Amino acid sequence: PLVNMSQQFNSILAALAGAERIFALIDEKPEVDDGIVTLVNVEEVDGQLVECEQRTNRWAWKHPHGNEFTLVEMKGDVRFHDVVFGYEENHTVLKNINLFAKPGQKIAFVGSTGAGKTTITNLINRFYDINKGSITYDGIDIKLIKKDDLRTSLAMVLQDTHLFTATVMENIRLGKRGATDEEVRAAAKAANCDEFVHRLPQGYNTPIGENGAKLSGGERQRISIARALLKDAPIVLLDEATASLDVENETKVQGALSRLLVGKTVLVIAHRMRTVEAADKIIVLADGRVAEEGTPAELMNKNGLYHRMVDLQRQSAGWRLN
Ligand code: DCP
Ligand code: MG
Repeated sequence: PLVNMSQQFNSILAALAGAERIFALIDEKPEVDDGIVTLVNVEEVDGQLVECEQRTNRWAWKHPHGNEFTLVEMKGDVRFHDVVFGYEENHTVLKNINLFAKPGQKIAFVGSTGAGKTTITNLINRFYDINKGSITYDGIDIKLIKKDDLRTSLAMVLQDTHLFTATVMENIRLGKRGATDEEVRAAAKAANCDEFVHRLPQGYNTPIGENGAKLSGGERQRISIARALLKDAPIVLLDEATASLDVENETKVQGALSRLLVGKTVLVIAHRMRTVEAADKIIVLADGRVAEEGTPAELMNKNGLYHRMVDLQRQSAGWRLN
């Protein structure tokens, strides 16, 4: 009986550890969402925007004021006004950030690791709330926008791709609820997923393990790119979107990405200078502040941080080739 009991003891400890995690999850506070502004499809009737049911690919923010509401066409204008933010109370990561992206502009963020680039994207999609200042989207404070609707308006390829325990098809379809199988396949093809998906035992219906455990980093990233392509939203956030891809795959995917980006407001974070050089504006972050800002040519002339980064990359590229 003693041996028996000691064996039971093991399972009891394991169960206790499990229970602790379950209770922690139950205790987790639900995300508060007090947004009132929603995103609706609109069409133009006699020069006036009118809300409509079907997808028109023209969107507006519906802002209620009492019983009335106004429709503000979604253009994709993002602004940070004196934004201060820290993940923990006594450690500020972003210090008085001011920046803007006009509709259709391509803004690139560069800076050493830990400078706060990913943090900026985390704030735009409201994974975290800022401590001071404000972020506006087409002139509306994003705190007023319903989180679901805010995120609908953003297509993102994030540094850490998150995949769900579901099939490949379902994971890509997350980009656009109600997309047909054909649409999903087209997006997958454009993101260069088609080939590896066909090698999976059940093709698009293959369940991928928890957080895509059965896929490689580059495959996960391509699924996340397919998702963003399918979504086709007016603002696109790319955080090292092609960093896990080899040169061949990157070149192929880049074509699809650049088609996606036409006419969109794009915030791109990249280490490779080739991506950055094509931007309308570069923002160099250092230690949570905007250290330099300007067109690629302006920053090259300035002979500052950006210039040094470009030089270093050229040197290391040369070093690798030799
Ligand atoms: N940080 C934190 N808690 C988190 C995420 C980040 O305390 N959940 C800290 C770590 C860094 C700072 O915030 O000191 C900025 O982190 P970012 O992820 O924004 O840094 P980058 O994206 O610029 O770095 P990388 O180039 O490595 O992706
Ligand atoms: Mg990052």
